[in-house]
Amino acid sequence: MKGALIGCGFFARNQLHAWRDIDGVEIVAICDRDEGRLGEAGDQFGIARRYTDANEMFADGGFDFVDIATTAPSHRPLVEAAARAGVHIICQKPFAENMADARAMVEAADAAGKVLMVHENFRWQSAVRAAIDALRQGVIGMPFFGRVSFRSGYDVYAGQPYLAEGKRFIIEDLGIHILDIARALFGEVSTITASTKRVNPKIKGEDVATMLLVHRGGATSVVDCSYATRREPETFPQTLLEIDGTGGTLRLDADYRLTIQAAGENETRDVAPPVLSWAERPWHNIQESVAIIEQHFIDCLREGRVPETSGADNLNTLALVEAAYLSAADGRTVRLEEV
Ligand code: NAD
Ligand code: 89Y
Repeated sequence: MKGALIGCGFFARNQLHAWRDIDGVEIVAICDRDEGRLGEAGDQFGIARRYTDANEMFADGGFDFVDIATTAPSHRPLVEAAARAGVHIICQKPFAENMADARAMVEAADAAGKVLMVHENFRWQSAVRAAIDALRQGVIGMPFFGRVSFRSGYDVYAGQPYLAEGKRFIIEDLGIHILDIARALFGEVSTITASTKRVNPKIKGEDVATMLLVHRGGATSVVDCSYATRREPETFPQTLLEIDGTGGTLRLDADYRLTIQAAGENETRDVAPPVLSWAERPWHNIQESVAIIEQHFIDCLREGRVPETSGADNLNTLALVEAAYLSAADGRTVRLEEV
């Protein structure tokens, strides 16, 4: 299976490393408007076909899927161009800047009969997946309370300077993953109430968000995110979990320690992710999930399945982001149908 990648920036090298490890897959062309980044990625990964214009790359063709690793403003035109070119698509999060664009992108891929998956990888982190699997197997009964928490003081602005510039920051960039994990654990959401704050005076958007979600299945969850939390141990980029169910409790604590208390048992397991050959701490957790989600995409293409984090599925995660900003701006609880 042949692929092409657009956007050779900060995160794309993880995607390129992971593609190299997947059997039967080759990235045959890359594209970036920035010639320097394009050249670096092409040289590092030995990819000869290089483009500064995505439309030229699509016109030349010769690949089955495209991996869009650019930031959100370019996602809609690139997804639509990919659909016109008749290739399957993976698109990075945040999928789109608004719901109208996201819906149009899902429609474009559907109309072309092509698979569209969002690179929503946090729910694929192996530690998070161990918790999702336990919940789905009913190990702690029906969950009625959850806390999904990401609190850190890690300097993300060094590698991704654009994060300091946007009017929106933590919910759109990071909270989107944590909200998606809450969906994967507790199902769809009926209402959300959010409060946001900017602590770091050097950035434009919010770096703290606290959100209360009422899930249709009956659970209530608190999703809290912060990039202004100075504490030891620094847990970047771990998502911590605290879940109460009718038959027990589950905790995912710092350092990837999963504790399940149920049926009279109290078990703590080390669910730390491996450090892949090309990965480095503390990013290895995210990097492993890139390899897992890319493998999932390829498995789905080969087996004719819809990816778990398809474009259509991701509309519900993006809706949570939009609803959270609306709630924080208006100071009220927002029903998801409103967005
Ligand atoms: P970046 O700015 O470092 O890289 C983006 C690259 O895309 C740049 O080199 C830019 O020149 C190129 N580009 C933009 N528009 C283009 C176009 N129309 N045609 C060709 N090239 C174009 O950004 P990044 O930090 O690598 O982030 C990229 C995306 O990945 C963002 O959406 C970000 O949120 C996401 N991201 C995801 C994760 C994750 O775990 N899923 C982690 C980090 C970043
Ligand atoms: O962009 C973000 C993401 O998706 O994961 C972590 C990150 O790199 C910084 O918040």
